[in-house]
Amino acid sequence: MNINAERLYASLTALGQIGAYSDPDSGVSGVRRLALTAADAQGRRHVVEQMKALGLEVTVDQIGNVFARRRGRDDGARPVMAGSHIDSVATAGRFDGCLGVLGALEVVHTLNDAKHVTRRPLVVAFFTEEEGSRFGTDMLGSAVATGRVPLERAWGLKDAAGLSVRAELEAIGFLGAQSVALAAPHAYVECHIEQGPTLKAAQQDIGVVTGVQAICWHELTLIGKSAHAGTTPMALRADPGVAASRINVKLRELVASGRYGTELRATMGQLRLEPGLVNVVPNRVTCTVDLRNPEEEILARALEELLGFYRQVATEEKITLTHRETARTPPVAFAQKVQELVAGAAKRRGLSSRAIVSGAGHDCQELARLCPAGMVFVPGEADGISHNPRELSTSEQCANGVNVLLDVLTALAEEEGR
Ligand code: HGY
Ligand code: MN
Ligand code: MN
Repeated sequence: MNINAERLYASLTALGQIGAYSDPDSGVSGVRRLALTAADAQGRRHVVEQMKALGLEVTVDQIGNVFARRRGRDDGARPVMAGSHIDSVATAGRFDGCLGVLGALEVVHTLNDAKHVTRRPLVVAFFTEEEGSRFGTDMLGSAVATGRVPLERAWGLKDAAGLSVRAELEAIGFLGAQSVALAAPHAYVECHIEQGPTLKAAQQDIGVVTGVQAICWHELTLIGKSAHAGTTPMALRADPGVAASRINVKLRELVASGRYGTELRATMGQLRLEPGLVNVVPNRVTCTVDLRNPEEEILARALEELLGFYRQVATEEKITLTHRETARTPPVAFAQKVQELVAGAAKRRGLSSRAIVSGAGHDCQELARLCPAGMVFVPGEADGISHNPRELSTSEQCANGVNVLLDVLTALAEEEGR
């Protein structure tokens, strides 16, 4: 059995029209579907419509995760689940997350066309706020569904405008009734773009994902003293803008120093100065730090040094600095069994494949606490750029990944037992 490559790619293009914007920097059409916004709601309704058209039974849980179930021959057996997310960062392409959801729906469509009913039920899912871009912590919906984040805490998270997750779920009509306590599926598989240069550079068709690296996010608030830019001598200043810039340079130094190996990745993605005027020394700065490494021990040591630098720079710049840890996930290893199924399916299809650690966080790492879980990566063009409108995987690359997903899901769905 093969999926319909044209139908899959057309569905990615169609979903990519929802929340589309014309990106001035790259000159291409980007996607902006931040979680629980009107655009995300429209995307959700669009995908739910497709789920129903495929005869799936759709349910929504209390954090807005959506599950679409296809009956199995032995409908009481634990289902095999596949999915990802359809929310996006503000400057996205049309593949991140969407390939996993629409790819799983294409698998269902292919099975329906072939009138093939698997032993176990299949469930296609999309999870809420995987990106963490609006409410500040990533994999939110899948973390709640698998018990890492309590529902009440998730509901209470607020965006920059002070709007809460719960209120926004209600506003878009996706505050579901179903309990968030997800019953463990038999297995979970997610197809996703690699979002990096490795597979393309190595000319590999498929990534057999061994796991995800450790992630830590900080949100910092630096308070100094606003003052006149012209009349205030430098020695009298308490400038949080300089402090934040020193922290950003420190991130680069941590990586370049080699003290933490060669895989440490550090980013200051957000930096807001207030009042943000040309002739006023800022009095308040908020910024974020994203620090990642495949090894927990190395990340912990780097964090240790960074926290020490926060204290040092606050003293030297005569400001106050507070920070909140807004995301913290350990490295996660994916199930050997699923990795072997992915590698075996690629081989049988004459596709090249190699093992790869995921640099990005994914819902799969949350599901891995409940059941055997794994991922299928597909390469991307333009160095696999992602979180950028120029994100691009070709129809063939996507079809290869979803054909492997088809094979892995149908194999898992025939496994014996409850
Ligand atoms: O941040 C991440 O790694 C993912 O895109 N949420
Ligand atoms: Mn993603
Ligand atoms: Mn992403």
